[in-house]
Amino acid sequence: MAIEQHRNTPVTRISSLKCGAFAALLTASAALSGTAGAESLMERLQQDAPSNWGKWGDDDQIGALNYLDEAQAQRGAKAVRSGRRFMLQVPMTHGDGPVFPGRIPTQHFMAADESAYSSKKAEPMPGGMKGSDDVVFMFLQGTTHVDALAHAWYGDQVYGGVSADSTVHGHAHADVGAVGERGIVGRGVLLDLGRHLGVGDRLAPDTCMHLADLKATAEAQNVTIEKRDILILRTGSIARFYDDDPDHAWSAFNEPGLCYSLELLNWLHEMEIPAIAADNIAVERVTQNIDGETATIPLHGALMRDLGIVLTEIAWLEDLADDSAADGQYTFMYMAAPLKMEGGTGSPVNPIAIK
Ligand code: UVW
Repeated sequence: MAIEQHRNTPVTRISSLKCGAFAALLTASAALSGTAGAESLMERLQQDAPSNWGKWGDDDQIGALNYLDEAQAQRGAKAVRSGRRFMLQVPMTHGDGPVFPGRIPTQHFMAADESAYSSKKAEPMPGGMKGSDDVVFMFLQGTTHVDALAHAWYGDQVYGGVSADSTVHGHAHADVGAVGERGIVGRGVLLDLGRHLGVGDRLAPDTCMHLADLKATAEAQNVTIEKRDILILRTGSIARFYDDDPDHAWSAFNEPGLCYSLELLNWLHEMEIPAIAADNIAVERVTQNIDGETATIPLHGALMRDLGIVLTEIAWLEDLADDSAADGQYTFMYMAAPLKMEGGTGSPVNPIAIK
């Protein structure tokens, strides 16, 4: 029996949260660029960039995840050797965790616990059983998460050329629920840029990762990036949040990350890369200088909106990276199942790498 879906159920916007991440970015960017109303830098840049709009039909909601068919799941399974598994989510901790400015960390509250019984406010169930309950208030991007393809856009269209009005009251198109229906399963390739190009084993703050860096890292690791591989990029940045690196305090604004270039976009397009995960807040550098102009999260536009490449952010890659450095195996089966959050901009996720 098919489960009825309610994608068009309107979601109320909480106006008191209008200080959310994108509102904060918009305010900062408008102040920097002063180009409100004119054709945006993104519109100019992307005129010659590759696009996957229409490739999988007009109603496509999952973009480059279409590349991850059964054959890719089998290719992922063939990469498994020992069966060792790595869980790639950061811990969900009440009131603490790396989040983008404008968001708040997870708020976790107990609704029932032993205190209700010991204070005689609740009675055990018939037979003597007791139980606990809890609730969470969180930004859907408030931990390791997958972004919906329509989560970020420029101009007045989201992925697939659909009107950006479809984002109002919950995403009516390319929501994260569509990614949850599909799942992300294939061969993952860890590129440990932190270890191969960093200081110690971390990229320095503000480092831009370019296509040449990805290729140099693959070569240093003696691994070949194949078509339709899921790229897992380690910078070492989120680890900085957890160990309070005294040399470089963690900040979303100075994290190392990918930087925009047409060369990178064309390569990702030709390689049919379906998804990218990274251990930083935005996969890319949050603020970038492109041809002398400032752009905030431009790759969100180029990758998600135009190429339909699905991004996973705030991944925990330390254990996987240590293990891969030890045994030289940088490929594995990668599986991630975001929640079927209908209309959602993103979803918490605990991806699994099986080596
Ligand atoms: C940002 O880049 C603001 O992060 P996200 O894609 O999770 O919204």
